[in-house]
Amino acid sequence: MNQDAMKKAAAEAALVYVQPGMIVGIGTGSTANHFIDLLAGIKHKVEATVASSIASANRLEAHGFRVLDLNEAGQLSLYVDGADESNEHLHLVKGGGGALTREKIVAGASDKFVCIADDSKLVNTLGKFPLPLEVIPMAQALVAREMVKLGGNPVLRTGFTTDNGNIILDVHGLEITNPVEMENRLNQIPGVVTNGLFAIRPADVLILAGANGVRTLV
Ligand code: ABF
Repeated sequence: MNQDAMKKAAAEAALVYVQPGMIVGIGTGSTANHFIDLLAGIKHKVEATVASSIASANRLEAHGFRVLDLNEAGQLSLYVDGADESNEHLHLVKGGGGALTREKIVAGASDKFVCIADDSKLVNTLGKFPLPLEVIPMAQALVAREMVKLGGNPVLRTGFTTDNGNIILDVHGLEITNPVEMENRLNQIPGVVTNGLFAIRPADVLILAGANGVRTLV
């Protein structure tokens, strides 16, 4: 199985969490795209969806799903999305696709967050994947200085603007031994809209697909 086939296998295993009449929160990225395409096969079960990005909303609409604004949908029963890294506590790094703010909002509004990934994403310590920060443009230099103080090397994601009109700083070189503490700390820096750590609200279920099949961590 190649990596893309593993992503698809993880996405397929998440379909069992979809119950009739649900409004389903949908993430962003290639694994989430597999989930969207597979969800189309059980479209009759899905009342509506909420998307964490414009790209995912477009893909959902192309399949004929109803895509609601989160304010209209209210609390969601289920959110399914990928990740860039996870540790065994289901603390995640997300935001490689740049949709971290909307992803964190949808995760925060969902009763159950099912994360889907190929098993290369499971790590002992978060931080090898550069940690994305969505930043208000005028705070770029301030936030960069603060990240250097924390031992990171912030790099501007060039040619990229988020769905919310902001920039992304990818912070290299962090070894995140306490993800909850780090997430709280980053939340205090003025100008950081969202950091890519999902530890205060981690995933509830992690579906990992590898060469030997699919396993689930809770
Ligand atoms: C989203 O897509 C992100 O939070 C994460 O950055 C990325 C994972 O990408 P992929 O599924 O393409 O590996 O879930």
